[in-house]
Amino acid sequence: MKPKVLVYSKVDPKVLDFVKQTCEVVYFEGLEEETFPTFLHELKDAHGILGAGLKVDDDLLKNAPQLKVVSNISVGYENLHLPAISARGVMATNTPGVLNDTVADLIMGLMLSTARRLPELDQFVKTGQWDSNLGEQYFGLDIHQKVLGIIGMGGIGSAVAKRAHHGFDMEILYHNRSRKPDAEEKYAASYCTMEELLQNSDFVLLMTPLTPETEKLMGEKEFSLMKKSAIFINSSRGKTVDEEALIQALQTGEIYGAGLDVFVNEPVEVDNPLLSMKNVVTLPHIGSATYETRYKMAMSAATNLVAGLKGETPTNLLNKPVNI
Ligand code: 8YV
Repeated sequence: MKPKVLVYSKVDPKVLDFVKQTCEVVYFEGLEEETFPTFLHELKDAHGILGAGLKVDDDLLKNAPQLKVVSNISVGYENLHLPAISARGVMATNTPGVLNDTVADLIMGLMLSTARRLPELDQFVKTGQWDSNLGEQYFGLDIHQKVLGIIGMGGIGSAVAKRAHHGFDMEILYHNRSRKPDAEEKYAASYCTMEELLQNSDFVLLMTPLTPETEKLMGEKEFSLMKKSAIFINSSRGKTVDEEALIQALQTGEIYGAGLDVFVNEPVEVDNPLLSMKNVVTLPHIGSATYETRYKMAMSAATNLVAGLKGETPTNLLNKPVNI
């Protein structure tokens, strides 16, 4: 009998076909309040789940006594409670690597958009405010030959360092749990403390996973260490930042601007002060959202899932499940 898999995010039909070769698939195309009870019902005899963002903790796992594999279509996996998953002998996987270049491209876009005020100036043109007398009101900041500080030099951080160093002639500083000799050699990246990085960078990129240690990593003290002309970029998770402190730093001119792909609450509330600030560029958490990369992520997750269900070790196994 084929193992039963619940696919709870919208994926390319080719990904579904691949899973269907070895599994019986129940497809949800996204979980809404109305579909969640059916999902829970189907979970009772499911062997695998595939999708993005679902909170998988002991409460959910209680409803899934047959589960063998939880396959996340994302690199971040703060939604997975690994101790609970491992204790039940379930494998958990994510999709590192395949999205690095796409997210790094977006980060360069966010840096340029914020520094050169692209969305604001786009609105000038489209609303007839283009004044032929091009004055300082259109000026922004350069990004080439500036200092970029990267907090979290993982796969995405390194892909940004590559673009910034080779493409924009930027100087790279980084802070990470461990030294990254590869980035030091290829992109002339200099390892430094958080404090040194914040004080000396023109752009500060936060790219750490969300863990108890990184929650609110950027707070009042950290923003106060940044240069007044510096731009803060976040493409990791909203909760790595104390959003109140960020709002204050922007309102008081402690920093020049921010480019944000992520927020504490997503979708962000329309009355969040960040949304009405001219010096802030916002995006709806779309770092990896291209056709090509979302396909690769879903296929990578599907491959992990099928491998686990076959009793193999998935390439991107995150945990050491007990009793298997
Ligand atoms: C998306 C991400 O949130 O991979 C991650 O960790 O943040 C993003 O790629 C996610 O994959 C939604 O599908």
